[in-house]
Amino acid sequence: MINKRVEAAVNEQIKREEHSSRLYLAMASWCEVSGFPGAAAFLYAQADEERMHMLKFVHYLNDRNGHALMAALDMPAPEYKSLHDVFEQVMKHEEYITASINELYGISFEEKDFTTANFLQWFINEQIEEESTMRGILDKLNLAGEGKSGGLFHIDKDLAGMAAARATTTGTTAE
Ligand code: OFO
Repeated sequence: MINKRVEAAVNEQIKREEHSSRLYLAMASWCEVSGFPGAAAFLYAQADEERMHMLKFVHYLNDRNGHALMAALDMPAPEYKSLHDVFEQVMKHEEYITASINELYGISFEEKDFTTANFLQWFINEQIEEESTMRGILDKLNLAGEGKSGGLFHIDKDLAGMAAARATTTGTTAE
């Protein structure tokens, strides 16, 4: 039976991963109606990944004799100021999730639940990768500056390419 404190913390993480998925879905939807089809495809794919993360935690908790719960979620913001604003918020959110995974790792250690700590290793590596991807996109957007310039058009095309590459490696499509 999984430790009760670890179970509660994993359930909190399930909520955060599901919220991440909905947040990226809201951002994808805004990009889609704002003339950024590449960013939309990228964020739809990212929303799918976050749902997959949520499911990993759900199965893990239930396999350890815990009970994964589906909490109520707040509505994510529907509007964004710019593509730059979207990815600045993505970056902040990923940093928040990294801190949250680290906190969960700390709780697992305190409770001597080394099985959960070991399970979390995959997420720790995943967060390194995601933060680096998002930082790269944000750097390009910073270089392009605000406004709908040619630079933004190219970044949007790059994002479409990244979404397509991801779909071929995971076997999913963003559409
Ligand atoms: Fe769930 O991977 Fe980042 O947030």
